[in-house]
Amino acid sequence: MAVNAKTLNETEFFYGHKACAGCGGSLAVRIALKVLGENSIAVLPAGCMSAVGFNFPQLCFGNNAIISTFAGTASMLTGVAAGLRAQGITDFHAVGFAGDGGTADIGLQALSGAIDRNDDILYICYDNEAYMNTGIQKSSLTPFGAKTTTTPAGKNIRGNLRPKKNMFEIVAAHGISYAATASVGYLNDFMKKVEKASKIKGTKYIHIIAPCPTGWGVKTDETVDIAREVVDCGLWYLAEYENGQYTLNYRPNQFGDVAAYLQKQTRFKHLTEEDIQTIISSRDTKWEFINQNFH
Ligand SMILES: Cc1ncc(C[n+]2csc(CCOP(=O)(O)OP(=O)(O)O)c2C)c(N)n1
Ligand code: SF4
Ligand SMILES: [Mg+2]
Repeated sequence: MAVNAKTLNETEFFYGHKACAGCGGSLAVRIALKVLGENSIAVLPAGCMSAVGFNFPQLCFGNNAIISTFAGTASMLTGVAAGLRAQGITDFHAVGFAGDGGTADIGLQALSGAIDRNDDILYICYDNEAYMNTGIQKSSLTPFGAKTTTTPAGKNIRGNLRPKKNMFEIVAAHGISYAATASVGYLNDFMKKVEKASKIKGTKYIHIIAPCPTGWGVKTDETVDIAREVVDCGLWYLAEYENGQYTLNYRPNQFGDVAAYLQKQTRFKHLTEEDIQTIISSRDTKWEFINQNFH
């Protein structure tokens, strides 16, 4: 039986951490480790999850966990897996939890190299759409229009001028063994993908949208709702890539209200009607691609 909220391991492996209330990233780490279990070796680069999880003398992981260099999540995963294999240990999951900055910007070459070698690792990117741990700077996964400390909103500039990079499709273009997108708003879907990835040999990549109430400007009890809304209004999609094919896992019957999704968040408060229309048209272009290329 596939893992779900009812069958999930009751043991906590990410517990007592210092994340802000309502942190989507910590929910992603906690749930993934409950699926993978105690034989997981977690690798975390610089970012919120390592900052809140390793507070000497408290280690907030019930499994083995280590901090890597900011750029080196995937290389350290490769090393951990090789080291364990050399000792004859085969029953483990080398799993990385890196933020959007640590993945799509500084960690991209290490990840690309690991996929090229098809190293037997699971890389999970928790995407809160900015460099949160250092005070909300733009990354290449910050969406168009979002206000960050390096993409301010004022008279001349209305937040981030660039679109969000598509890491899922970049990783898929490598011909990776398995890749998926997810959202903390759809946890059963995420759990199934983590479980599936844990049984596949080679490099696995899961990209999960993990709202950050502090950086997005939403209430701490809105994290899961906003993570559902981004999928329901079509600005994010739940999909998999395997054996050279894309599969769409969930198709909203009718898209939710994009303006309502944006206006709930302080980071998008400044957007004009024209900006919102730009976001809607790029969503529609993306879905034309999905409709043509995904099963
Ligand atoms: C080489 C290097 N450059 C910069 C930093 C500073 N730094 C630490 S965490 C961080 C932000 C990480 O952002 P992201 O990967 O998106 O994770 P988040 O904090 O959002 O969880 C930065 C820039 C660092 N630790 N090492
Ligand atoms: S700043 Fe955001 S990502 Fe970092 S711990 Fe707080 S809620 Fe989580
Ligand atoms: Mg981030």
